[in-house]
Amino acid sequence: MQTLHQAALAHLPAAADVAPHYAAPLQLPLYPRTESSIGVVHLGLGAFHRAHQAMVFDALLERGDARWGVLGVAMRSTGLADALAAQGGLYTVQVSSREGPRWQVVGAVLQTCVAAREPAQVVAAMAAPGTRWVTLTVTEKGYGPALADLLVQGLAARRAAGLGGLTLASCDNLSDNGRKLQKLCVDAAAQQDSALARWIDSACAFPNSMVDRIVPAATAQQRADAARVLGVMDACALGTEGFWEWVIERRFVDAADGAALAAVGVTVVEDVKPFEEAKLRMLNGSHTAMALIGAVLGLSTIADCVARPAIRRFVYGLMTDVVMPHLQRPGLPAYRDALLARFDNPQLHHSVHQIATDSSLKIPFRWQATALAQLAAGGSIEPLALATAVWMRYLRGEDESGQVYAISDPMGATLQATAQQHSGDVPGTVQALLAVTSMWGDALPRDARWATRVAYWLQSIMQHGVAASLEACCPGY
Ligand code: CS2
Repeated sequence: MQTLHQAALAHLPAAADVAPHYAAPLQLPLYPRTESSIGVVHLGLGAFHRAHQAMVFDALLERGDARWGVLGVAMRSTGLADALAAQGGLYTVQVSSREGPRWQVVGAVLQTCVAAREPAQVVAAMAAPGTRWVTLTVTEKGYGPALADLLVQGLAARRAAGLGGLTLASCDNLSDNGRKLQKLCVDAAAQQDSALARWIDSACAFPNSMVDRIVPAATAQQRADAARVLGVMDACALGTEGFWEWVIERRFVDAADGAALAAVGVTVVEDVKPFEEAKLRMLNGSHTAMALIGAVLGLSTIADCVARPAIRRFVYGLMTDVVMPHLQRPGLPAYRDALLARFDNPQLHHSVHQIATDSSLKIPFRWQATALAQLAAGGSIEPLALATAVWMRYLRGEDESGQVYAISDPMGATLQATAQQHSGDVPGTVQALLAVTSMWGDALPRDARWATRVAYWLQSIMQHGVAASLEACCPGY
């Protein structure tokens, strides 16, 4: 079978010809890709970008605005960047919504490279006249000196070339992500050249933004399905849900970009905070809780988790009684119900271990503010205290039926050693693990009610198991 590439596009048969029984629509990039130029340098080429922002840029290209082609930059791993390059940047997305599946070949990624292998190409792209944006999905742990160095080099080259600034949009699940990126760049530049730091601060724009779409890691099944529908092989095929949201702060180098993005469904607002908080604490907060619960119970996906009545009640209770009282996003009950429906999507196969990856870096953004707000208000903390106890149990690296799993987390080894050291001693475990201030801050570990309730639930898990503890925690829904 042939491989997906530009010349193959013209010959892709309609889906119905390939598989007459398969009625799903297939959308192709019909705009002239060769006439599109790179306007966006995306750092963190992975599944999420390809099923989210790249599809937004694809829609802009489809409308005839040729400035939104993407250079997809993988930070370190070469596999995807090279596989995409071999396909001329083309790949297929299977979008599974309640109305059924549809397929789309996305054309926005015009080139790819690997930052660790071709740093000069990234710097040159940032300093190219046609480049207008840098977008980032480098994950929570990506915001370190290596990223700062790369961006500062690119921006310095751009300034040296006498060009205007860039709009740099962090699209990671961090609170205040634009401001954090701005500080990272400006601080790093200031160490070399204060004039450069001032230029970055004044000529570039760092909008905060919230992105949302559930995009599980691609599977062999998706690649096989894509081949069946397209009639060509696509090594980069992936799947996602129908829902997507991108809410971005109105803060652009080119003010007209707001209207362009809005025209293809992006929400441009003055303040992202209400959207960001709702998303991080409702969606991601529930995700992390379910991922840890699922891992300890031996379940494999989020859909498996919400199919269990006790877990569903737990997530409903967590969102309704604990998280929602502190959020400003309008329409929260409907937002919650929509989230539960999204978690239910049986097509997604979203692995609990994928979501549990890097939990020590995710939990601060997902749980901490909620716990503090509930404690201050004297509200219920039970579901979050239970989730925290489940995280402590998760560190054993073995589910309740004795199956061993790997913990993928930069702090994993340290945290596991701490848990191991206090094994069998519930108060000691809780005290030692709550003392990790990078996860819990200063205030939470000092709160006696918090520590007591976490210890209560850890004891309950050790004695009765996670399932019985969940039943006891949220019986009323
Ligand atoms: C998930 C997110 O892996 C994770 O930590 O919670 O990737 C989540 O699927 C996305 O943020 C949804 O927009």
